[in-house]
Amino acid sequence: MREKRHFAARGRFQKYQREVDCPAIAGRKAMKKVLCGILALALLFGVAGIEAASAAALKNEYKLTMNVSTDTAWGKGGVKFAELVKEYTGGKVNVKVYPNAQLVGGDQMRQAEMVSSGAIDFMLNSTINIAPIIPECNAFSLPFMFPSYEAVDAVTGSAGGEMVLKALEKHNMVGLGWGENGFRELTNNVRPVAHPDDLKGLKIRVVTPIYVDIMRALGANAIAMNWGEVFTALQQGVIDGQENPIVGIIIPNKIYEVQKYLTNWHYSYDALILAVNKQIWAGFDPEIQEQIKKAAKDAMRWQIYDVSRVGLKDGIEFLKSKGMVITDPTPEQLAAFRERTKAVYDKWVQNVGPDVVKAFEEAVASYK
Ligand code: X2X
Repeated sequence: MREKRHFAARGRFQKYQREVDCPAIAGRKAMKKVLCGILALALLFGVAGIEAASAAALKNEYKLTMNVSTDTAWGKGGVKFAELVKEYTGGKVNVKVYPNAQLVGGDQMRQAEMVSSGAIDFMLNSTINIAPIIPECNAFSLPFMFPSYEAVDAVTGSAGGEMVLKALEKHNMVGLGWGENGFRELTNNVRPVAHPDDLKGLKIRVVTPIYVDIMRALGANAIAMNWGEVFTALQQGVIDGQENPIVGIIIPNKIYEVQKYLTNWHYSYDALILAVNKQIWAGFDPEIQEQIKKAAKDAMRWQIYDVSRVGLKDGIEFLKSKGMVITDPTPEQLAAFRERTKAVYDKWVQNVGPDVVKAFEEAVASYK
């Protein structure tokens, strides 16, 4: 009886056990299933999450600043770069070009600063505009540094060019390539300028302090002004002249409509640098970096050799047809300009950095 009860009890116990155990077992199994499910989902969303994170790391739009219009030789280079980036990255990276200094309220000098801080992603900018924060860039502006375009190419492909690009890195930017605004030629509305004495008293618009010094050394009144204001200032006679490249700027901006005389003196060369903010650059994976580098190389090569340097001869003829009087200074006249600006050259060597100037001079000498 007892045994029966015992067994009965045992049976109940076992039944109880089964009843207690079963849900537990079932629960563990269910738990396992749930855990497996969660794990699977976690893996699924994890992977998707990583993909989403890397996709999210690519912004919908990368801003590229320029302070000129997209019609200029320079501006066309920026547009080409954006097109090639889109093509080479299969549409993953979208660079949008903002011309005419619109991201910096017309203040062309702020572009480099804003790329350095990350407020703007890319710039295709003149070395002149970058020089106030990176003095090495002024090496290009030293008066009569370059005798020819070939000498320019020798420099940008040399240790000197490399030193300038390296200097960008100290300011949180990565240089992706060289473009070209070109040799800066003088225009004015008062008289032909063939000798320094001809510049005396003319109000000439310039961009930065090194050019103020050069114009003053030549006897002109230098007036610093943003590019966006120059056409109107010329039109209204606030200034008598300005200096900029023929194909790059003078023709596309119709400067011939408001200027009569042009001096083809190649007194200063204006290089462009295509650069990107360092953190933005680091955010691209290596494959995208390679694609962007290739876009930069191809776009800038096209900009220099297929846009900026073609049409120079035709450009002069075009300006003549528009009524401009072109002065080609003789070697003696050029020597006079060089002589008058020598002290400015020497003064600015310290600002640029003597080692950079030396590297530039060596590259130029190797090519002369
Ligand atoms: O301001 C100029 O003259 C220009 C357009 O050439 C530069 O941005 C340096």
